[in-house]
Amino acid sequence: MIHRFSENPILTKDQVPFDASLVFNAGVAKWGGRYVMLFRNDYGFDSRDATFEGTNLGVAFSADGIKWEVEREPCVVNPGPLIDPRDTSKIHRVYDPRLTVIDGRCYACLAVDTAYGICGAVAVTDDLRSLDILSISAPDNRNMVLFPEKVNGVFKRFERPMPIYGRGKPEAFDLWMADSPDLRYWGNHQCILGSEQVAYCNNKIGPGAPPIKTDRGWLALIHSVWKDDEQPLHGWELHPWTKQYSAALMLLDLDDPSKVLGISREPLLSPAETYEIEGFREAIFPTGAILEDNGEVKIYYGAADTVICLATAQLDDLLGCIVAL
Ligand code: BMA
Repeated sequence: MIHRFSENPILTKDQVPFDASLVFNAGVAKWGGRYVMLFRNDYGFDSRDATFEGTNLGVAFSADGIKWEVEREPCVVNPGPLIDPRDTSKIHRVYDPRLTVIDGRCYACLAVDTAYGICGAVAVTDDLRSLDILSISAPDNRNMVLFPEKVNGVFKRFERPMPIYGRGKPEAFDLWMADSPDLRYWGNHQCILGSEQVAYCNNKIGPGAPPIKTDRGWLALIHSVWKDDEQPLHGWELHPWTKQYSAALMLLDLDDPSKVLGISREPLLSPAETYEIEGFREAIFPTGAILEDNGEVKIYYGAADTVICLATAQLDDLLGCIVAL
């Protein structure tokens, strides 16, 4: 029911005209009559100690969502009015973008590493070549994803805080939701899905892609992590990588998306193909979902934290794998 694209990966470092080592975790949207992508690029990889010089965001355009042309320069991120412009050194890097088009404008959610913790940002762009940050959350929180429209008069987003102190064990992280009148000020934070509610997760869950509006509810990709320290996975890191990241689904009430109606009985995609296993870290990290007019859903995901891949499924089939919570 879910088909990996036969020519995966759809984007690798070899297609990038500037220094690139790992090209993965991309926000993808249909905007202005074409497909647009903002992807994470970790560059300057040093194999001696598996470290990187830095991270930037690459920009790519496509007519069909499959073949991509990468822009010559990475995206410029403007810290925006809410951060002291004299002190941008507080932002170490931005990564893992998710794109959502709302009322014809393109917004990006970003993970932002700062000197004071990991934050989530909402940014807006007119051409993807530059992004203006509108708001930044308090740490530690990231993996934010915007809904494509207001629900009951307010903007909504998923969030994934990282409550190391309050949850009793390391990395029992859950899926939260917040709303906003203007995409700048966020409140009404609410935990909507606990990691313990997902049978195939023993570690953490998080939002994947912007939810798709269907007759049955909002259908959203999530990631879910199973950690087994006795079972080291593939990865170039010097210490063993033991977190298996998979893509899964959840279905939310149309009127009140903080109500989770169900989740997929099993993960939708777990690392299995060489390009999902052999790379920096064995992983599948879903970050984009586009519903086509013919009912096909294009699912974009980072594979092995090294390349970008595509899988497709029919919307009805995806809805069919949801079981009530
Ligand atoms: C998450 C994030 C992602 C990454 C994933 C798998 O915690 O850091 O950027 O793709 O781990 O390594």
